[in-house]
Amino acid sequence: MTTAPHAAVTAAPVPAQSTYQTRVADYWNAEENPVNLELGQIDDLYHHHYGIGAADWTVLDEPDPGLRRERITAELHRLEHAQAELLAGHLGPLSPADRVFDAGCGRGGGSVVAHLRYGCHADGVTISAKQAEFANGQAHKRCIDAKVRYHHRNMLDTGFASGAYAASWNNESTMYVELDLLFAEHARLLRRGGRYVVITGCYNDTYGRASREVSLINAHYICDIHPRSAYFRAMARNRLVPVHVEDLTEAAIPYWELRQQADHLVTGIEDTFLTAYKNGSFQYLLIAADRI
Ligand code: GPP
Ligand code: MG
Repeated sequence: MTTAPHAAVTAAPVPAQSTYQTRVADYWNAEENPVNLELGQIDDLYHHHYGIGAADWTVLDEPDPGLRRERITAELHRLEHAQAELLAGHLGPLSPADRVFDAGCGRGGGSVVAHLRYGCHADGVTISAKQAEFANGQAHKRCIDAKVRYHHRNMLDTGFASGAYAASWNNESTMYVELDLLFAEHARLLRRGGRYVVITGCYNDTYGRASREVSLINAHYICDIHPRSAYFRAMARNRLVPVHVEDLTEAAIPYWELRQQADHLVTGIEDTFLTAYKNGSFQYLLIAADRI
């Protein structure tokens, strides 16, 4: 038998991350919205998610313009913090020896909230080097950096140890990834009986397909909002069994109505969120699931 001489075969380079993921990282590396930084500066809890619950509308009646701005900022932060506490409450019970995984951790607020509540170890992962560096700086400043650490990694492929985590979550970060890949990684990282929690904006299957407003939100954040149904299908395929589902849509509206009035903080997406929630095409959802 004769064999053909080998042609010079060079493997196509495999990029560490897709072009899409690079664009998402670019967005978060450049992001400096006052609505995130000015709220975070209040108590050094930097959140990248929205708020829930009843708003104190008296902040709008404050006659002094500077004080009015400050009171609106503080009220929006209070509502965002309430959302973080709601999520954290579904992670437990946890002990200080437990480890939790924060997938898409942004500037780190969620992991700090979980650590303050349970004393647990936390690993946050973000595709933005700048966010990871900022979050680690905050943990250092709080003297919790021995237990709370942030990593510039891909949440779909963290490299962390299998079964090492008692709980994990995504707080408004699932719309950047394929759910099957994401839930496979959570299922790998969570120990049996571990708890997974997601808070997300999803499109409502009963509306039909993604509405104009959902598409505008996608364009604004460079994301791809999944339908509600996709979460349950992908969880079922990845050993994650829902134990609690909560429609937070109504509870999300006051935050957006107040943010719409905050001239010093608006980003331009406020009307779109309110229309999307009110026309039934978009929902704000919490799902807690057990890793079986
Ligand atoms: C919140 O981040 C928004 C996202 C992570 C992406 C989209 C989320 C959906 C629920 C669709 P942020 O706090 O940085 O946003 P903003 O700058 O608008 O406050
Ligand atoms: Mg924000």
